[in-house]
Amino acid sequence: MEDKKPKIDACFSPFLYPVYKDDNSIVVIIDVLRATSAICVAFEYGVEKIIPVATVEEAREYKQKGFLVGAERNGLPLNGFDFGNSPFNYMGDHVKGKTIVLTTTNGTQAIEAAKNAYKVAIGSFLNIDSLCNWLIKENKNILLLCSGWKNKFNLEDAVFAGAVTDKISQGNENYKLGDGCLALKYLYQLAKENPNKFLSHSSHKERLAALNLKEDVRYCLTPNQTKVIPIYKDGALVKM
Ligand code: 3SL
Repeated sequence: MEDKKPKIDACFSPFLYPVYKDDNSIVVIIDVLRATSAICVAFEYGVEKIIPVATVEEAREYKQKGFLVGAERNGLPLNGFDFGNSPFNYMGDHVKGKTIVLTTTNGTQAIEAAKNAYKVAIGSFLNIDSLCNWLIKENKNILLLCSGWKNKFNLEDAVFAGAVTDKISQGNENYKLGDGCLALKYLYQLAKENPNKFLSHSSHKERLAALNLKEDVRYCLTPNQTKVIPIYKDGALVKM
């Protein structure tokens, strides 16, 4: 007999997305350090739309047309654009009511990979509770898509995917957990006491610390700074 329970699973890299995708899943894009955190902050501060693009060339074309553009590669903001990828770049009235174009090393690549999914939402520690409450209400299959680093697994996105799995499945027998998200749920149980410490030797945390971005890391790991849930609709991210 067919199992009618909705499923949750986690995909460790955009490279593996074609293996995991199905037509009925809500895909949660995860790049907690830092793209999906910066996106949540921008919507909290009233941005109207974010157009994610995969390449710097596309971003440049938008810039030439007069758009505000955020562009990051390898953790650094690119010259000639308005913002980088730090959540602090998007805090303030300067983003209110604006359309911003964004390209990042990994996060916008994951959005590009999943953009034709049934629904695409943006997840970060900053919006974790409202995201999980919404996902539970939707009662659909969930695929947690970790952006990783250049198609490789990374620890911080994995820990966040585990946190979402943990919250959604806690005391709730309604979901069938795939092995990917089950593994990450166990990982999160090791990390939850002190995620910052747990991640202290992770490659991306070290990379950002070398760029003097420890404050970004600390902020991005702080739960529930906003209730916004950005979703992808007609080629852009908008507030749900
Ligand atoms: O790749 C991304 O989307 C990033 O968030 C990378 S970084 O945090 O700016 O290094």
